[in-house]
Amino acid sequence: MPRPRILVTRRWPAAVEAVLAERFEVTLNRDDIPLGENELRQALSDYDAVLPTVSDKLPAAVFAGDIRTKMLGNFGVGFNHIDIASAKAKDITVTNTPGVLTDCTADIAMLLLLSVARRGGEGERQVRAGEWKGWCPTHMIGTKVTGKTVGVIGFGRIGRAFAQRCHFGFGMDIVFYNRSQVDPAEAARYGARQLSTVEDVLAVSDFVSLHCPGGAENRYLMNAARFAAMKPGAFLINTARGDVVDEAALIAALANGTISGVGFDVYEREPQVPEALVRMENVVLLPHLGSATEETRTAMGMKVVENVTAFFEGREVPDRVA
Ligand code: 8YV
Repeated sequence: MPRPRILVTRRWPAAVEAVLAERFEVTLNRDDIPLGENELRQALSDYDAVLPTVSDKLPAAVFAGDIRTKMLGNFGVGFNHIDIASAKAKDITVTNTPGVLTDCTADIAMLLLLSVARRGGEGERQVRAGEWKGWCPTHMIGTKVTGKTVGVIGFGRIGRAFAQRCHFGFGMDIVFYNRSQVDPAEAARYGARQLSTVEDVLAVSDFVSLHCPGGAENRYLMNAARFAAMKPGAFLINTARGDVVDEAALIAALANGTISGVGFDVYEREPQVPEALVRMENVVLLPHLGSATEETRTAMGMKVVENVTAFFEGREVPDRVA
């Protein structure tokens, strides 16, 4: 029997590429140049499985016409870059990589919260520019983190891991919004309390951190009205997806002083980051590093391997999205 033909759209950790090459007839992207829409459409007609990442846009148009692909093994937990309805219509199985990136993404959210509150990015820029004039009592005064209230939007795996860090590491009170009811005893494990609406969370939180999925359901969840509903002087952290925040409304809210600052890892039109944000000092900007550790990226790749292997061995895939 010929081995399944598999395309890996980007460079992956070497150990994972080696396992894939042992098991499948695999095409690697050694130059790591992202594929365009036409190349992705071609890939779906040439390969039995395609293994995409967040940098591959797979809208409905990519699924038009004759398709050979039976499986999309996404490298990442978020899948709002894939038109799931079209994949289902073409009977394509889609999987993702939950669990293995929970800790590292929660760590990055914590890093952003601390950096924006304590002006870490700004301070580092000052030292590197040789502009630090020496210690003084009023120099670069930030906002205290310990003991404050943090609002978590989306109390899934990553939201919980973030709440755990905030509560047990920094003595923070945790409130959260989640579309479904969370057992209060489970919430209490993280020192957290569920509130009924996003507005209820925004009204009491000194820091708000987004941990909900991207895509149509949560598009622009943070808009002008929601920024206005935040507590004066509050900060927003986004390690979820760029489309959860209306960036134009965000820039206005920062310019007006409606909110005090933001820490972002994800953007509406990655890798483009609005020039207005880049110019602001009370903004910490990371280049989508949530899962970017040696351990996690390898574990993500191995999870894709498990899913593809199960699929081609005729077993149920462990991480089915569609
Ligand atoms: C990934 C992420 O690096 O898993 C996710 O959803 O946002 C990141 O941690 C990226 O999406 C890989 O496709």
